[in-house]
Amino acid sequence: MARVLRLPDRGRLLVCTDLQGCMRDYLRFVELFEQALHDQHGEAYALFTGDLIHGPHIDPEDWPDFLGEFYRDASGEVMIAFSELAARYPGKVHALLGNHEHGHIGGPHTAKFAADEVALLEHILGPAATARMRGIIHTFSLAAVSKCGAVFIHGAPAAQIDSVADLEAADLSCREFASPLDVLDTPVVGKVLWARSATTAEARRFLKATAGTMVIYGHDVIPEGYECVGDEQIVVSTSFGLIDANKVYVSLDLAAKYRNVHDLRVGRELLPMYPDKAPARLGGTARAS
Ligand SMILES: [Mn+2]
Repeated sequence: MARVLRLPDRGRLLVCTDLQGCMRDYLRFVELFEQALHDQHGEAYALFTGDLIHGPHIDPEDWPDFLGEFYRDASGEVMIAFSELAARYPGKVHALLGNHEHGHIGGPHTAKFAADEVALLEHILGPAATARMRGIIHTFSLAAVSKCGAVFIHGAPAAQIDSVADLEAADLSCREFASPLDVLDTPVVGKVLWARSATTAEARRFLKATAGTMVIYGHDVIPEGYECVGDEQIVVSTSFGLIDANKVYVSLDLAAKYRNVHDLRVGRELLPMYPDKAPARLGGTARAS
């Protein structure tokens, strides 16, 4: 798959950030996508911005509040379900690489919920399913660009690039490094996959290089659902680390021209995953208690 995905210039785009193995939120997002396909007479697209995998393996009684809604990690199943969805709707379902996926195809191994989450998941899956998962991950792009102005990556737009070609030339294999950890210090891949914040100057440079007006990304947890950073950046949390009430996804009109993140409106472009649980500030209908 191309390192940089070029989205169509019309239709509806639904965007889902970090799932980290949460099958229930994955299925809810698919339900929303299929509704959009129906409403838009087939012109709808789904984009997952990475970290579909690597959730906690924690029993309900030990589950800490800061992890949000309880779920059981289903990373392998989410990956297979994603690839089946992409096969069912050719050209309409895409994913970007997250730092958690990268570990399975050469990147540094993440250690969020296990000493080595890559080794743990590959052990759970076994060799055949691991090979299949790696094949799926190899279809993921590093970034997505669009005519509507939105640019998508997994992490914050701190990568030092001057053109899309710098992203297209990125080597994800880490073969040239003594240790995969060395990728963390690289100006393109290390930043795209791992940066948690970017300065206004960094974001503007990134947007100039990608001909965009705003960057939409996840990677970090925003407990309230989303956070705008200046005029150019918005961090969105669709699933991981949130209670259902605050989970947010993005819905864009690919034929529109978004000038900056302030053109994204709650209830139109920024939408609650579970409207009946969500507060009014997120466009939900839950009554204040
Ligand atoms: Mn991440």
